[in-house]
This record gives sequence, structure tokens and C-alpha cells, in this order.
Amino acid sequence: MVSLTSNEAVNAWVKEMAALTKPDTVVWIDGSESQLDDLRAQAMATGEIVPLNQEKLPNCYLHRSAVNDVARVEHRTFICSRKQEDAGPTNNWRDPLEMYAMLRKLFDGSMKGRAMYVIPFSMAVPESPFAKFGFQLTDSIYVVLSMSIMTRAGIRALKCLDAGKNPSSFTKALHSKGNVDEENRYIAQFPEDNTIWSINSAYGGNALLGKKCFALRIASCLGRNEGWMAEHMLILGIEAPNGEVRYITAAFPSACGKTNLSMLIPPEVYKNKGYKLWCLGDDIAWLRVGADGRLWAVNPEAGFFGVAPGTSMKSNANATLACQKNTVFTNVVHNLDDDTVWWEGLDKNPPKNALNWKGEKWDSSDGSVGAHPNSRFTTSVSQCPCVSSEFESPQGVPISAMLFGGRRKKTAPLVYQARDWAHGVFVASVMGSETTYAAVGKVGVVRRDPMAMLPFCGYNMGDYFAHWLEMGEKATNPPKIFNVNWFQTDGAGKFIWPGYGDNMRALDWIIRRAFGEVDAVDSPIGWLPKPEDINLEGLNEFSLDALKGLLSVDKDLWREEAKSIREFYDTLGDKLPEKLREELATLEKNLS
Ligand code: OXD
Ligand code: MN
Repeated sequence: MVSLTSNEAVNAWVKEMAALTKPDTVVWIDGSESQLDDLRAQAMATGEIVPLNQEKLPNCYLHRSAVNDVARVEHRTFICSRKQEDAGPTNNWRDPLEMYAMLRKLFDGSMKGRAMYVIPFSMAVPESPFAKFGFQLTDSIYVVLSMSIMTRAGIRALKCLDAGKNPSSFTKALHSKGNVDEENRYIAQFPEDNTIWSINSAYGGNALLGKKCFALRIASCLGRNEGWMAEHMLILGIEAPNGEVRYITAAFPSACGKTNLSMLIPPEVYKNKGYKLWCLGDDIAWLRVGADGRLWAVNPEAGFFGVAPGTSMKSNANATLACQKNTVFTNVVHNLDDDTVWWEGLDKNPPKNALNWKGEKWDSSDGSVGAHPNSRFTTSVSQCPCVSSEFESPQGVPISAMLFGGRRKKTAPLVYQARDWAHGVFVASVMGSETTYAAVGKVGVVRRDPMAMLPFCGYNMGDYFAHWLEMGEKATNPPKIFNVNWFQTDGAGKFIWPGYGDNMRALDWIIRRAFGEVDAVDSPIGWLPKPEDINLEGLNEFSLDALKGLLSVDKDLWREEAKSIREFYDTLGDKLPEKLREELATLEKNLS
């Protein structure tokens, strides 16, 4: 097919990549439903996607990935900057020339017998000043269908790039599923070339290159150079009964409930008073300083790539309702009785006549799981019942508070506020989460995951912290920074805080605090709420004493914490900003 653009830089690159990968045909994706329908028909014919019950789940499909290709592969993900120190100690690094040379061999002829799809896409609304454009080349229809949900793909993006100030500036994202060979799987980012090469995986985070590879790893580098930020954050609007909406972001490591918090349904007492919550995004935020000195955020994505297991009408009704149509499910259970889908935690009735995520006959009687723990739904943000009216707003929304946090059985209180921006950067930079059985390795040890960006920061972590500190200088009215922890447990290992919708009670304090409408008490680690300022109305089984426990600071545990923070900082070398060392020294002094 002929190119959809006269943009010479784009055409020359597509031609070069086609000469390397040698597809039978090159197909440009225009973003039309009719073209996507054709592709779905082709993918159904080969079994790449399976149609679901079109009455119960209109335009929904099931895809099964290769059994060896079910998750992001951090150990095979590389930052290929010319200097190793620019990738820093937290990233795998390869010399770009060596990496290109090695990958060229793998890409050589990798698309033979297949079509190469050229997907023009925009991260953020294409007309927005935040927008960044890219092209993904791929030999996977699943990837085309998913990218069409997750990004603004097609002619609209192409036209905005071509009409813009810099039509030769775009991200070059090359993807081939190759033969899905684990041993030769590479996810390589070349920040200095605005380029991503990914081969031998067709799984979301490795293959939908607009997401982690572009909107976080490459974008974090663009943001550093251009003075903005790309962060692993949800964006949420909290509407008060008077109609005023205040916006927050929250960064938690994977598997700590970002998607659930971004679509939270407030408890009855709040609903009855007229509070409403509006979702703008569940995973990524791009932030810029506005003319008013505040930080403004957009979600660069157009879709959710959410974890299915545990998602239900009880835990997250909004996500469950969002994926009732126009959704691609990956690696969930296929209920053969009515061609619907199921996963652990959806309800208590696993289907009897079903296929598990591998496509094997399955009925749960042997105790095995049916859906892969990392199975996913890919669906449009616009289908979320609580989508914000500002979701498509080109300038984004002004952020009043930023939340950080992980899973901590003890140590971290339910919520506390950093004293100022630099202290907030410190708190975020040492954010930790206890590992769970979901990941290989020792369970219950604290993994430091600065700003939840450990696997996603495209450059040296020390430079990244310095960029955060600079952004706080540029913003005259930056958001207030808070740390939250929903996961403290009692002696029996049971969660103390009810979590889910009741997290609204902490958000309520945070948002009032961000506007100076409520007091706080100083402590060695930052400002804590007065227990009586957290609204417990309607929470009958939860006592003020329990809340007091959740808001206490155990100095012994924190002295241990400070030691572990020092060890972590020592791994970052001399790029660690002096300001953060001072913040650590202040914490140590406060605890002595
Ligand atoms: C994700 C992740 O898939 O953080 O969003 O792993
Ligand atoms: Mn994520």
C-alpha cells in the first residue's frame, strides 16, 4: 500500500526498516473502523483473536499470548545511551552501536511472509501542546488492534505531525514478534535517537511501544531535555459538593492498586453529600508547568491495559463496566458455554465448561488458576463510567497533590505530608514496597522503587532526582506531596485499613490539606493528620484507636528504615543530588 504521508523523514525510515525486516507487504493504518474490521477478520481467521459473545460483549475479543511471553521482561530491557553513566546504575545498559548491530541480525528478514503495519500514533490528544508523535512498525495484528485502543492512532495523528512545527521529529518504534524466542527477546530504547527496537515478544508492555517504552522511558528523557516530566502516575479528579474539582496524581509500583484508586467509588457518606470522583488515567501522566506556576497533567494514553484478576463489580465496578464492549482480553479464561470471559476474583462461579489462559480444557477442580495472574483487558478510557469531562482537554488539569506509596506492613503510616517540595522528592525517591509472591525472589523484602519509576526511567536515576528538584524550582505553585500506605497489617497478617472506596477518607484529608483547609501535626518523618480529622463516619467496624495506630511513627522501625535508605542511596553513586543527602541527614537527626 502507498504511504499515507508525504513526510520524507517518515517515508525514508519506513523504507529502510522494510528493507531490513523484509515483509511481504507494507500496510498503513489509517485509524478507520473499516480497516480495523478487516484486520479483526484476518486475525479471527488465523486464531490470533477469538470473537466473544457479540450480544453480551459487543466487539470484544480474546487473545492468547505465547506461554513464554506473559509479562514485561526487565532483565531483557536496555537503555542504549552512548555513555553508560547516562543510563545509570538502575538500568541495563548496552552501547547503541553494538545493540543496533546485534539487533539488525535478529530483525533481518524477521517479517518475511508477514505484513508490516505502519501505525502513526500520538501520545496525548494530537492537538495538545503535550502531544508527541510516533510510528510503530509491527508484524502483529494484535498489536495494531491494541495500539488503536491505547493511543490516538491513524490519520488524525499523522496530520497533526505533518502540520506541526517539526514534522521530522517523531519516535521510531520498530517491533517484530519474531519467533517469540525468549533467549533472543530484547526491548531496547535508544534515547539519543528517539528510537525503540523490540523483538521476540508480543506481550503488552514489551510490544505496545507507545506505553512503557515511549510514554515513560523515552519520554522521561525528552522531558528532562525539554523541561517537563513523564511519570508512572494515575490522574484523578475529586469533585466536592459545590462542584469544584481538584486533581491529584498517584504513583505506586505495579500491583499496588493504581487502576483501582483511579476509578474509586466513594463510600455512601461521601456520595450522599455529593462527592464525585473522575478518572483521567490509571498508569501514566505527563506534567508541565503552566503559566500559573502550577503543574498541569495529561494522560498520554487513550486506553487502559489493566490487570484482570481481582477486578470485579465489588473491587472496581468502573473497570468491570468499561470492558463490556470494544475490549481485547489477553490470557483470561474462555467460558465456552456462552463465549464470555472469566478470571479469578471476577465472581465466585468459575465456569465449568471452559478453556484456561493457555487454551486447555479447564474447570478449576484441580485447584489451578484459569486466568494468567497477569492477564489483561485493553479498553478505551472513554468507556469508563467515571471518565472525567477533562480527559480530552489539550492543556490537561492542574495538579494540587501528588501521592506516592507502596505496600508496607509496618513503618509507613496511612498518610503523611512532606514538608516542602525537596522533602517530597526525598520521600518519593526512597519509596519502597514489600515484594509479594507475585514476583520471583525473596518475599517481604523492601524493594526501593523511586517514584515507581525503577523499571521505567530512561536515564540516570540521580539525574532524574535532580530534574525533579529543578521542576519544583520552576513551578511557583507546585503540588503538595504525600505518602500513603493502605497495607499495614495486624498480628494475624490481616489488613487493618479497609482500603478500596474507603481510601476516599485519606484523599479527603489530602485534598483539604493541599488547600490549607485542615491542620497537621509535625513528626520526625513529616506532617501527620490529627486522627479526628480523618472522617470515619459510616465506618462502623473501624475504631479511632485503630486509626491512631495507623498514624503512628515507630522511631525504632524508622531508624532501620533510614539505614536501609542510606544503603540504597549509596548504590546511586555521586549523581545523587546533595539536597537529597541533606534530607536524609535531617531524617536521621529527627530520629536520634
Ligand atoms: C503496568 C506495569 O503494566 O506497571 O502498568 O507493569
Ligand atoms: Mn504501570
